[in-house]
Formats: sequence, C-alpha cells, structure tokens
Amino acid sequence: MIDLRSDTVTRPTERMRRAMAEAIVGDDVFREDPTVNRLESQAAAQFEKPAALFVPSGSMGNLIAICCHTERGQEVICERRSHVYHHEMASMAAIAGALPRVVESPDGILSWQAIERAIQPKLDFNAWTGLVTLENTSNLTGGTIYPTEVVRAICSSARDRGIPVHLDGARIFNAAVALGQTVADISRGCDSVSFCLSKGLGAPVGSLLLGSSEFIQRARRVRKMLGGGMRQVGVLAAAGLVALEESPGRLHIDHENARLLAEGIASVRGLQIDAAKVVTNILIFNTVSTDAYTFFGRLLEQGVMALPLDATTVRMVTHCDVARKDIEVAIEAIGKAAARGNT
Ligand code: TLP
Repeated sequence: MIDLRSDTVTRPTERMRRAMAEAIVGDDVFREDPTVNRLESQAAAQFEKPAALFVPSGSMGNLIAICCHTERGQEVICERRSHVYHHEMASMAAIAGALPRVVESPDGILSWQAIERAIQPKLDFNAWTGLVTLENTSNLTGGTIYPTEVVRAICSSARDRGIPVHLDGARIFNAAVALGQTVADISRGCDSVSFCLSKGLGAPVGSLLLGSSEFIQRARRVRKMLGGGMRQVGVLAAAGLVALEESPGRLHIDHENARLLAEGIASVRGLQIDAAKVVTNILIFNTVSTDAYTFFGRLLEQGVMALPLDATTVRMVTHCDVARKDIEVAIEAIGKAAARGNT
C-alpha cells in the first residue's frame, strides 16, 4: 500500500525505536521525567518561547490553548477551513465554552483586515472576541503558508486590541522549510503555538504547546483536567527528540514529492489541481465529473490510499514513508482510476 491519506500514518524510525527503548523515565505529572523535561526545554529553545508542555495530541494542544486564553462565552476568530473549527469535535464549544467566529480568507490565510472586521464591539449584548487562531500550514486549503509579515501584522495589531493569538502549527516545520526561515521567526509574536511531532516529523505520538511561563503553568493544569497528564511518557518524548533532530532536514523531499504528484495529477484528464500552489506536503484536487468516493475505491484497488474530503475533492499528503518511486507508481494508478470515471 502507498498510503497518502495523511502524514500521521508514518511508523517510527529505527533510531526513534532505539531511543524509546533506552529512554530514562519518571512520573511526568510530578515533572520527574527527565526525557520529557529535555524535550520541553529543547522545543522552547528552538521556538524562542519561555516554556513548553508535552501534550498527547495536536487537538488537545489547541483546546488547552483556547481554554487558557478565553473565558466561557467569548468568541474565537478562526478561518472557515481551520482544523480547530472543522476537525476537533466542536471542543471549543463543547468544552471551552467558546463560540467560533468563522472568517473565510483566500487559501485559508487570514489577514488583519479580515480579522478586524470579525472583532465584536464590547457591548453588553454580544459575545466579546477572546482569541484569534491561525493555522500554518493551512491543512484543508492544501498546505498553504502564511507569509511571515502577515503573521507579524496580525500579532501586533491583535496585541494593540488586547486579543491574544494562538498558532496551530501542526505542520509549522513544513512552513519553515518552504519559507527558508526558522520556526522561531515564523511564530514570533504569537502568544501560543502548538506543533505536532506525529505529522511530518514522523514521531508516533505527541505535540508541544509553547508560550509564556504563566501560560504554560495554566496549560499544565488544564491538560490534567482534560485527562492528559501522562506518567512515564519519556518513552514517547524520546521519539519526539529524535524527530526534532532528524526530520526537519528531510521535509524538502516531501515537498518535492508533493509537487511531482501534483504535476502528475494536473496532466490527468478529468482531474483538476493548480500544481504551482503545492508548496508543502499537502495537495487537494478536484475529481470534476467523477465521484470522489468512487475514485478513492478505484485507487484503493491499485494499492494507493487517499482521503476523499467531499463528493468531488480528494486530499493526498506526502511523508517520510513514501519515496519518489512510490509517487511515480501513484501517478500511474491515479491516471488509471480517473480513466474509469464513475463506471
Ligand atoms: N489533522 C489530521 C486530521 O485530523 C484531519 C490530518 O490527517 O491532517 N491541527 C492541524 C492543522 C491538523 O491537521 C491536525 C490533524 C491537528 C491540528 C490535530 O492533531 P491530532 O491528530 O494530533 O489531534
């Protein structure tokens, strides 16, 4: 199987498995796991933020951030296709008590102008704006990237209005590699950042939440409240440390593979994609007249897995467990599946 459903499907490398087996561990709820402590301080240093917290998932990292930044009954400004709005089980409403204020922006990239229009006036009969969330790269718009000056402008204008900014940086390393900038540079000014070890970086489990020391102290309590306090979790942090060290340097390969795949798809009759817009590891294409679920079934028969998003849209994601030769095989399979149409 060539599994292009997500970059979450990767298996840990040999080095990760060895590091996991040899990890020195302790009870992390007592803050006594030296491997977790090392991962948190390394991530904080890399992002140039005062503190970091290891959390089980990206979803939990985002939810903790929303809980810490907002009061119940406040609004959270987010893009229409953002993960916090679409794919987190409505947790910001169900658990944090926040109301998403959805804004649509080209390619999923919010601007300060669009955000400013969505900020609620502080009247006694409406919900006030408690937080702005950004997503870099933006998953459901095809791995698009925030220009760093846009992030800076949003953060400084939001600060002037007293509104914090949380960055869902599940794939921030992909953005950094594509921009040729550091993760610290592209997230500077954001009050909090979450990023995933378990996506492009290839670790089996885990994300980090970063911010000020006071923010992380509160985040630690909210993590426990959500049942996310973990014990001898250095076995997972050990894989995360290897991921941080070995993976960013190879992400450009995933980006090249995604572009190659997009160019292949662009040349298939009946499929539509703007290959020039594929700049990281995610590509979303239109199956035009073929039903995307039928197309997915045809592809599966040939050993290629993709993720249908709706009746005419399919997502593919490249990662460390697919090589260039797999992409070539996938392009051939895609051509055959498209040629069969709905039959
Ligand atoms: N995204 C997953 C699915 O949930 C869609 C994927 O396959 O892409 N932020 C962003 C931008 C994400 O893409 C994801 C996962 C998360 C947060 C949540 O991470 P996890 O799965 O660790 O909770």
